[in-house]
Amino acid sequence: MSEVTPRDREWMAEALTLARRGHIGTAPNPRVGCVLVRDGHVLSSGWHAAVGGPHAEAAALQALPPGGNARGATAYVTLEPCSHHGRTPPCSEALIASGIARCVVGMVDPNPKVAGSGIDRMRAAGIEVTILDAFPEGRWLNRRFLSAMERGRPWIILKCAVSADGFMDPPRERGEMGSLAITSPALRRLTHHWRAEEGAILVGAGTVGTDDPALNVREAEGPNPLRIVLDPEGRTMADRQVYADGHPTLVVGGPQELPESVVRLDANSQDALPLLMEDLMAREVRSVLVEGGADTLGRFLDTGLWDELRLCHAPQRTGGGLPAPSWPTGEDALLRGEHPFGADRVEYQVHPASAAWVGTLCPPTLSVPLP
Ligand code: AOF
Ligand code: ZN
Repeated sequence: MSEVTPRDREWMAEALTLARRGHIGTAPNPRVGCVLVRDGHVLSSGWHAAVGGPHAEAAALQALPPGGNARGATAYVTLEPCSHHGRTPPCSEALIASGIARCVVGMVDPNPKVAGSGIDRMRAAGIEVTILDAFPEGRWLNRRFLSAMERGRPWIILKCAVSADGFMDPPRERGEMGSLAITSPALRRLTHHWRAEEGAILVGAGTVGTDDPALNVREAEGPNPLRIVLDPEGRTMADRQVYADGHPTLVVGGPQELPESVVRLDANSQDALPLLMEDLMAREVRSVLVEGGADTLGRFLDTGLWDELRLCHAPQRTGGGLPAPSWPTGEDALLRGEHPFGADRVEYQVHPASAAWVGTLCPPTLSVPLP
C-alpha cells in the first residue's frame, strides 16, 4: 500500500470540488469527481453530472485533449471506480485501458455491485491503488447515497419554520385553508431549493388538511421530489392537490379512493415509518425532506429517525397557533450552525449519531443557491 502524500490530498480536494458540480440531477447516483495528473500537471478532469450520463472517470478520459493520452498518469477519484455494467460501462476497465499508473481513491464504493471489486481489478492489472484513510468531506457530500448503501435507509432532513414565540403556524379562523407563511419570500426560495435537492418530500395528514400544499418546486430550479403523505389513520380527503393534480404521490394509508397517479402503501401507525423506509429504498429514493406539521415532525423526532434539522426562525411573533415541536438542545446537538437569511435565520444541526456515522467533526454548511 502506498502512502497518501499531502500533494495527493490537494489533488483529491480538487476532485471533490468537481464532484460538487454534479449537484442536482445525479441522484440516485453519488456525486463523483476525477482529476488526471501527470508530472504535476492536470491532463484533464471530469465529474458525474447526471444519472445515466458518463461517470466522473469516463468524463475525465473523454476530456483529454485531442491526440492526448493518460499513460503513466495518476487518477484522483473521490469514489472507487466502478466495476459493473450499469447504465454506463465500468470505469475501472476504462482506467486500465487508458494506461494510468496509479489511482488514488477517496473511499471504497459501498454499493454491493462494486464494494472493492473496482480496486481489485485495477490492482490485478498492475495499477498502484491508494485509498484515503479518512475522507469526511467526501462522505458528507454523498451522505444521501451512503446512507442508503450503508444504513439501508434514506438521509432524513426535518424542516420547520418557527415564529419568535415558538409557533409553526399562525392562529387560523375556523376552516381557514392554505399555507400561511411565517418566514420571508427569500427564505421560501431557499426552501424550494432544498426541495429540489432531495429525492422526496413528506408531510402528514394535518398539513394536507389545512394547507392543501402542492409540494413541488416552484421558486427554484430543479426537479420535483416524490411527494409523500404520511396518513396511516386515513384522515385526508381525496380532493386535495397532492392526490388530485395528476402528479405522482406516495401515500402511506390515505383515503379510500385514489387516482392512478397515487401509489398507496398500506401500513398502520406502528409500522408506517419502517415500511416507508423499505419502500423508498426499493424506489432508490436517497433522501427525504420532512416539512411537517408538528405531529409528523414529532413522530420522526421521537423515534430518532432523522439526520438533519433545519429550523427557519422568523423574527415576528404569531401570538398563538400551532406550537412547534421541541428540538434537541445541548449535548445532543453538538453539530450545529446558523445562517442568517434576510430578516430570518436558519439554525441547523446534525444528529450526533449521524455525524459520527458520516465521520465529520465540524459543523456542516447549509446548501444555499448561488445568487
Ligand atoms: C464511478 N464513477 O462517477 C459514479 C459511480 O447506473 P450507473 O451505471 O450510473 O451506476 C451507478 C453506480 O455506480 C452507483 O450506484 C455507484 O455505485 C457508482 N457510481 N461510480 O466509478 C462515478 N457516479
Ligand atoms: Zn463508474
